Amino acid sequence: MPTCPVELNYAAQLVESNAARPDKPAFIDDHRSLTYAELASRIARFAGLLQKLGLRREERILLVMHDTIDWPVAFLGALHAGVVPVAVNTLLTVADYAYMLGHSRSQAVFVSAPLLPTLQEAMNQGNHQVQHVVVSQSPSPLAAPLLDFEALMSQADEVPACKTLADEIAFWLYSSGSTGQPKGVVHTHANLWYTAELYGKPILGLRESDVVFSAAKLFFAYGLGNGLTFPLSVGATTLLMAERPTPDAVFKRLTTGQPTVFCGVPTLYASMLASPSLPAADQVRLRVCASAGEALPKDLGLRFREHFGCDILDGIGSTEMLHIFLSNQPGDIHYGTTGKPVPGYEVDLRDEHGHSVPVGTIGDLYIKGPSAALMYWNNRPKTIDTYQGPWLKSGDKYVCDADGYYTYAGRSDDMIKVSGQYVSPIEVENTLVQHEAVLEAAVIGVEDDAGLTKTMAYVVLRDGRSGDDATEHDLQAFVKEHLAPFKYPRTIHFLDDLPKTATGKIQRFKLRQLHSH
Ligand code: 3SK
Repeated sequence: MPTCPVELNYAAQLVESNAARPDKPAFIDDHRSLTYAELASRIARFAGLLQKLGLRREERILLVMHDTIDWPVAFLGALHAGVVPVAVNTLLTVADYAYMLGHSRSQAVFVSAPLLPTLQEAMNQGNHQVQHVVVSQSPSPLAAPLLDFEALMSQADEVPACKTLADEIAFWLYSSGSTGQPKGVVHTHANLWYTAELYGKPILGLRESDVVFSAAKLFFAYGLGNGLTFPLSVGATTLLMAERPTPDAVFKRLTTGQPTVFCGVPTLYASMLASPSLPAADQVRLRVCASAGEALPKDLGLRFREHFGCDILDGIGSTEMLHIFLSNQPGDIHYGTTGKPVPGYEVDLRDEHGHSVPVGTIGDLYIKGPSAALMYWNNRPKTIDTYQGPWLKSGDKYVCDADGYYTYAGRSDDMIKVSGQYVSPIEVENTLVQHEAVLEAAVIGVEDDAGLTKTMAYVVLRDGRSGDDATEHDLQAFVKEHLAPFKYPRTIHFLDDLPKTATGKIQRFKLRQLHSH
């Protein structure tokens, strides 16, 4: 196992390790690119900008930014300054951002111009006072007190890196749970270093000549490794894309940017393969692909390989472990399984009493490895439940075969993973029942024909209400209005009542049975 240095500022380390390739492009987005020398200068300048704004070591800033070259500058610039970036999903609601602002007590917010209205509403709703709002890539002049990213950068001085320790808090991400608010996952500089050393280099086999394109955005732990820390750890080039990862948007980058490494999620691979505009193998230059977020159905992996002549390494990671800890590995790919533990990590499958289960028996997945987060910020009960000494409870169920390959067997809780993003059935149900025609609702995850999970809602209407008062489309639109749009149920069925226990708890497993018969 490689050992991380005790003193480590990971941003400074990445800059230093690339000092010999100043003219090589580090990032290319849809409009601009940054060489390694420009990246180094902008990171140090961003740190100067933070100092000028009065940000102090260990204070937090919220990043609500699309994937452009400003994202790595802000993230690494904050690390360079010893300031803690809290990188959040750009698809969330006003209520989500209001919560995150208050919970993280971020002193400043860095926001992409199209996301500013949502963020401003969130700031008005919450009672935490943000000191500065800095807008990235604003197409028009900004009214005070809003600040322009580029204008501030041009006035800032480059400053030396803060001498942080490897175990010092470096950044946060948010992870959602089946109940309650999102949890602030607190990561260190060392965690970034370990994921690059244990997965990016040995498993993805990243090298300097690679051009990497991750459809998973940088605010996801999966995207952060794929599209930022891993390529920089070997001096490769990353293509960034601000827009939504539709098949056409991805094809455009695969054929024009010619990446050698592509990282996606199973739903995207399925829609790419189903698209009439799927490029031919000789139009792309892929060497290896990665998949995570949910289990990759065997057939998808086989069809992708047949078409492109390139394997997809399916793995599982978590926001809490920062990146992938169980994965198929080059030369050892078993489609339909999640492969074997990534060297440097240990996994254990346990029964409800905490005892390891034998081969062939489903158990709860626990992981041990050096990239585990420190805690959930200000959430002692959930921290205690998840971070159990050196082991971390993942919330997934797995089974291991006699040859040591692990296969996904569902979630331990009610969470549903759709296109790599967690959806809490409880949150969607609570939203559906706010519709005036809905009495009760239950949400489950079901597999579509490709073997991918989609959300399905069962709804009981109030007396006197009919499907005309609340059509499937009306209710889907209602959920999209109130929650992040990806959380809407893909199908809705109407029932006279829901199956419940004697104490009135909804029996979602009965709905799952109903669906499968
Ligand atoms: O969803 C996953 O499998 C994953 C992979 C890498 C990093 C983070 C996550 C959640």
